[in-house]
Amino acid sequence: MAQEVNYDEAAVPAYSLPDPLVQEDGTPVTSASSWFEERRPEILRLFAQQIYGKTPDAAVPLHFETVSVDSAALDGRAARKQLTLYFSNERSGPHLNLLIYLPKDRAGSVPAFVALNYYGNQSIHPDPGITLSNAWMRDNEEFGIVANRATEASRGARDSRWPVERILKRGYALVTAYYGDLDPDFDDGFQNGVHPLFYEPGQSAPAADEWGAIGAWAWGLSRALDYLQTDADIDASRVAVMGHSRLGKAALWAGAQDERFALVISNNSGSGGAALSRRRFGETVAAINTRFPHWFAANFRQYNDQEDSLPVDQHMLLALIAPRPVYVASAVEDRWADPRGEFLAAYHAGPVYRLLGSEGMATERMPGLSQPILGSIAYHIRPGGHNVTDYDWERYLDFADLHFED
Ligand code: GTR
Repeated sequence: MAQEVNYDEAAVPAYSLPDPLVQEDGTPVTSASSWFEERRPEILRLFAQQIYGKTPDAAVPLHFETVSVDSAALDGRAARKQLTLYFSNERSGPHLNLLIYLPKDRAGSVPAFVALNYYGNQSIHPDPGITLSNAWMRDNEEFGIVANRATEASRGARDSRWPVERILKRGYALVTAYYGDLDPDFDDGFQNGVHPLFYEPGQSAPAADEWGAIGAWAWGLSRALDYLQTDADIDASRVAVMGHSRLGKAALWAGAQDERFALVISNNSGSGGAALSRRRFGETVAAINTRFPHWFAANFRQYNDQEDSLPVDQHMLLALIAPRPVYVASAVEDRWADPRGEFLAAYHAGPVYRLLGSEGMATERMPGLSQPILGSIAYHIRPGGHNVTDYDWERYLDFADLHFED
């Protein structure tokens, strides 16, 4: 029987959060070295085994091929590069098509935002020079996705979420790729996408503690960063990873695992992202595992309606990013994502930031609408619903300016 969705703050059950600064055996964590050497690896392992599934450590034979370079794109205001990242020696295997915009007037390398997109690179801007994706995609007539393929009508269909010119004007590069290049977002038992690249002989699906789709999307973000480290136009020490919704979950998991990401941004990531699972407000663990059985490790299903037995909660995912700056953003009408649960996770990551000499959020009281807190742990809640708006991007740009300043 489908469970009622709780949107009543008064009906949030009492819960107690696991302490990020106490090891599983009860030992308190009182120094940066015991955080980095003992507790952080323990928490990472728990998120991997119980929630997202383990990411394979095996390196793949990455190679990059340049598809096009245009130094006078967007009416001469930008440079555009397109590349393909291959994950094996076979060109026929899974690969990631990267789109990079660079500010035209730049002196040397620039900081960058890396973010996956939902409908192909051509959906982010009407720029006719962007290669049309030929990958499988969820149908969406409004966005020009027909018979699971992008059509010309999809060009710029999602441009409201991608203020490319503003980002460039502020001196940043934008790097994006279609998330389905890494793993198409449907439950096919992991026969397509990057998972099969890592199967042991005889293996045909990830084990219960191995990665699902979110793990694969996060892995792809790290491979994009592998490439960016080789690109002289990009300052790879100043790369922010950003994602919305399910891709916000992936951005957080990427930032938690891969310390090369200097800054991490979660836009409306909700359940299995920034929101505390124990609150059971809006989307619950059972709801997400039922609707999206391919997103997490099979082990995560053990916690359906058993949130209190989770060895971690999502404040500890944010803590894994410490002391690197992390931004959690909510929208007031996006109750499914539990804005208050997102705020509280950010708040409860604070002790780890403080232990590492950075700052946490000063108060447990949520700020009002459009009153951003831009500390090392940043947060805002804006009017409106589940979306990425110019307001969100402006805050991320301010946040990056603040932390990337040299
Ligand atoms: C919803 C899902 C959310 C969120 C969202 C999205 O259906 O329940 O967790 O990920 O999709 O990605 O747009």
